[in-house]
Amino acid sequence: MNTEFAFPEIAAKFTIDGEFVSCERYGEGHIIDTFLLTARCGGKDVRYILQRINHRLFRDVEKLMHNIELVTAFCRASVEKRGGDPMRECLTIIPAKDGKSYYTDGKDFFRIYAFIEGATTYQSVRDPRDFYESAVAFGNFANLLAGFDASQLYEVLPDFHNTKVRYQNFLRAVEKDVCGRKQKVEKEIAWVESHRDLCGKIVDEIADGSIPLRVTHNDTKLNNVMIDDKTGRGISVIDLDTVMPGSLCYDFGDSIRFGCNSAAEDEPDLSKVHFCFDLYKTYLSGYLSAVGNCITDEERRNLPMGAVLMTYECGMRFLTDYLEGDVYFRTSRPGHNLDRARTQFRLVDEMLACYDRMLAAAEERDEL
Ligand code: ADP
Ligand code: GN1
Ligand code: MG
Repeated sequence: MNTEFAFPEIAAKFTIDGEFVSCERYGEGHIIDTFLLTARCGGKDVRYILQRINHRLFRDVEKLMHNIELVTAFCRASVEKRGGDPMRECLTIIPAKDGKSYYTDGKDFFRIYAFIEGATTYQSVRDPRDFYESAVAFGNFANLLAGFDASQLYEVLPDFHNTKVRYQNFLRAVEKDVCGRKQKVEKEIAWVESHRDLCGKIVDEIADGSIPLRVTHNDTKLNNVMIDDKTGRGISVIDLDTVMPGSLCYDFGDSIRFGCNSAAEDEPDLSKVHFCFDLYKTYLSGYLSAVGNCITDEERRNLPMGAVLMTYECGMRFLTDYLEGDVYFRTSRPGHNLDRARTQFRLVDEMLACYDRMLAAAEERDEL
């Protein structure tokens, strides 16, 4: 039994069915602590996802959960309308006994979701069909959220994908060099600086109105889609903490960053890290088939740039965290964030080398 937290007492604060059985660490997220909670009800085990919200990052948990309550209610209504199963096709918040969507013991903040049974999340693309299905799921999600009133949501992490702001944070980390690590990564620092022209690419177009600001997911990794074990279909988009104003190009791009890598995000052996163009095309075709005509021509033209930018930005964030002493992303070995940063930079190089082909595929109307 995991004894990091007083799980039986925490579980008792929520309206879960049955008696507490166990609670174990679960999943591979970098920020939130996720646990598999099991309760026994009527002789049967019932599973839940219990999460400790990272309060250091999500300063205002009330606002974070307000966003998630609204988005899950909106998704639920749409699933019910089309006759789907809301318990599997959207996240279901299990409320605390006081009616709130979270519980705090004064120090930590917790929430519970119903466990989506009979479906799996993947850390890498085992089969292009899963990746295609994740593209359809995220495309549908974008299409659905096109009908959601953005003004209802709080921007819980301001400037989350503002690459210009991320670059300034990076420069500050280099300058401060609080851990004395700068010397070891001069090559990587120079690489980031030499690509700084990328930073304004989509931010500037959002600012001048040529790319619309929408309600987006902002963390569209493959492991944030539940794939049905029987049908292979992407049944639900999870991990809604970062649903905020953003760009469709970012959401598309972050999926490509994570899924079109031939190796793991933290692979230390760079000779294994390659950008898979075929998987890019697979994702593109699934995404465009589902997103419908809410996507504008300008957004479509910028889908490949979204991929380059999200990968550049993510690598820069990993390197920033390495310089700052690994305070943001969870690490499990020395140099972990540096390994992650290097894979991202390698992917950017390879994406830029085939950028014309990426663009041609995005603009192609018939052949996908
Ligand atoms: P993180 O922000 O740490 O990635 P997630 O909300 O994505 O947190 O949860 C981590 C993992 O837990 C997911 O990749 C998925 O495998 C699992 N998970 C999360 N929510 C559910 C759920 N409702 N049902 C089943 N599994 C879930
Ligand atoms: C974090 O928690 P997780 O693993 O879903 C991060 C994303 C990064 C990602 C890199 C809130 O996501 O922005 O792209 O790691 N989430 C936050 O894998 O910072
Ligand atoms: Mg996740």
